[in-house]
Amino acid sequence: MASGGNYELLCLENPLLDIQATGDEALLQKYGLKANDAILAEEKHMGIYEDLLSRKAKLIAGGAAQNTARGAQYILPPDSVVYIGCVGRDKFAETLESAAKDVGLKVVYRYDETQPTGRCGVVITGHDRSMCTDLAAANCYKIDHLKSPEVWKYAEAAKVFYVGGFHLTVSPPAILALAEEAAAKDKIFMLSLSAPFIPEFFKDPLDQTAPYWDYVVGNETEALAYAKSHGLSTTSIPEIASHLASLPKKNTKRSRIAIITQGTDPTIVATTDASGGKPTLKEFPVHAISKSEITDTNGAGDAFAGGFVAGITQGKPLETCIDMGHWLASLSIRELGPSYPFPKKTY
Ligand code: 26A
Repeated sequence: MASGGNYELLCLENPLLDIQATGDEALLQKYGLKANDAILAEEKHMGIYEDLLSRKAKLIAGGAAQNTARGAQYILPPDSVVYIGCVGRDKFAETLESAAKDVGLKVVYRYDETQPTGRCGVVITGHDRSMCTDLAAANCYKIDHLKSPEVWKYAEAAKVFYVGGFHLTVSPPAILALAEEAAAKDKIFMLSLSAPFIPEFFKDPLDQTAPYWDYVVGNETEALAYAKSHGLSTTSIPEIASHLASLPKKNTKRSRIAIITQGTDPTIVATTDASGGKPTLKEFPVHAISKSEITDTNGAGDAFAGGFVAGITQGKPLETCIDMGHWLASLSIRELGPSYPFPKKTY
């Protein structure tokens, strides 16, 4: 097991504060939102944050890959995970810093002097969650920050990179810098598809990162959006996973593994070995929990990725990594928002 203390896992994406409340059909309709989705806020959505606050919204640390980073650090030895992104100089940033501190996650933020910390409005209806993000400062991340010596030293020290696909709307150059570092030094690079709009509307930057994926993770709706935008004539999740696993790969020393979660249905995993043969497919059942134990599913996918990437960082077998993901997801959906239980549970 890794000893910790050397920040073996580095995560990059958009630090956001979640403004989360229970909503209803009328609220979704008012802003033209789907019950289960994640979008970038436009002018017409800006009222939603006040609406949610008037419904006694909770302010919870969010940002998909930041949730994953907190989840991985929840499992790993102290000082194993560092998370990078851009926030404002405000109270929201302090909330994010303190949530990171609670689990021992090291955050290396760029502080934007003009924009406030990004917000994500989360509307909970039953077991669905609709997210509407005003990136604000998170959109101001710059590769100069990543490449500055005091930050790049973390990239050099890391053995595993986890990039949230949501960051493809912000700084593809920063993502590619990490991807190149991974390929050049035979480190591990993992990307999440994040939301259907990423493969749909950010297809080109996503495709630029594809040769670097050692692991690519998404859920079934993201896989379907990928298939549609890439003209795959299939809606079969195993077929889409196989396609993702077989795309050309830069670092041929490592196999490509595509992981697609499907809510309560089994997770599909396609593996292509380094020689580029036909992918092998496997299914892994999730950890069943009763409906009455579910608090909300916001962050379940991020928690899965957190447990999974913690296992990868520890060099565990693939089956164990998937199971660690399922375990952490089952803990997170018992909590409010993308959070993890205290006192800590151990895998
Ligand atoms: C660019 N967008 C839309 C986003 C996000 C996001 N994280 C980064 N970028 N939209 C929603 N989220 C986060 O997803 C988590 C649940 O999976 C939310 O902040 C929430 O914590």
